[in-house]
Amino acid sequence: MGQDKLRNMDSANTNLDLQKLLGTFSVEQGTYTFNSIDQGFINDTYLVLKNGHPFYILQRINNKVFTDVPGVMANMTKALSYLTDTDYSLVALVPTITGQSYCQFNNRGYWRLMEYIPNSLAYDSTKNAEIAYGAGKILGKFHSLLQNASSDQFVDTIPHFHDLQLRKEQFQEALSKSSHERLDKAKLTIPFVLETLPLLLDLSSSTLPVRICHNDTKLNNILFSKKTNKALCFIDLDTIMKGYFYNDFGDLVRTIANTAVEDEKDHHKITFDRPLFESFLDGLATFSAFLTAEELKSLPLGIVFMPFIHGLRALTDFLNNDQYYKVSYADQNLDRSLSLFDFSKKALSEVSYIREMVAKKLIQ
Ligand code: GN1
Ligand code: MG
Repeated sequence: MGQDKLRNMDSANTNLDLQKLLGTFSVEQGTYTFNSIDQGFINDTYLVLKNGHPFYILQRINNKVFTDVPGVMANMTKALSYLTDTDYSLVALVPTITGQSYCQFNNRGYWRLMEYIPNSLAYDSTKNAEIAYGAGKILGKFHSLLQNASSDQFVDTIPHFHDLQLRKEQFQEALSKSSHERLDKAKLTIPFVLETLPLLLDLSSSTLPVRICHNDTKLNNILFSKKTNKALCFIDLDTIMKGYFYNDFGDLVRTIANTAVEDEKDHHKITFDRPLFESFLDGLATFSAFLTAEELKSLPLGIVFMPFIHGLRALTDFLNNDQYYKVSYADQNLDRSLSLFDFSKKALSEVSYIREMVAKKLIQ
């Protein structure tokens, strides 16, 4: 994780609490320091250092979003048992002193601890074809390793997470309850939402194979080696549960082919970068044998679908006065929705080209 994402914890009190909290896990004795990582819209994350060196990642699981914390941790533990391969780094969970995968600390929520993977980093975006290739390859590897996981071993921790029909209903409800001020700011997005929904709703109710998916495969949830640039593994395993392959595919493409940040206000910076997309497909092609013909057909629209559903969720949360996502400034959810919709539009205008590339690179 980039140093820019790290902020020193300045309150001695907070340090003391976190020190005590760390003591509930099976860690070596010693004095640790904690740096908050301001990445992610849901959980609170800290890098835990010993003598200035990163040792662990400590996370408070947001149990307003993840109401079934035992289910989240059971899914994560189960998935990790499949994700063992010489070419895939293990995100090892550090158990508590009583052998649990997480703990409840006083009245300060649910926590888990993971080992830090040395010499690794994550990218918010990239212009490097090698990184795009590695991202495609690790996505293929992740799904190859999980392809035989039976879906009834996994809990639906957020039911209908990527179900557009549900997100449409939540949007409609938010529209009917929103303040005039927020509705006024959001109204320009509504025609696009209404005209795009029918095109994409079919994907949600598809007969595609159900797979165990990561469900949050944006680029900065992949760790790369600082030394070799090789993709090591996925992190942020909270949403591992049932899904469709196009969910994971589309979510990664939206952060590979588009190099702008998620809340980018200057939409000229939002592009569909063909060379980066092609490198990504080349990487995926090294591990894509498990994909069915029907799944391959779903991929082009999947690239339009994922930014669209994320944009719709951000817009809904904006209309609901930012109850779900953490926001770092007033209109961030609105800006996120506008930029995600813009990328969705740009991807839609590239659908014929995307179809051609998928056929060329993934269909033998
Ligand atoms: C949320 O907090 P983070 O970044 O891991 C969200 C994802 C979105 C993402 C960014 C449980 O994940 O679906 O892709 O923000 N996770 C949940 O848009 O809602
Ligand atoms: Mg996440």
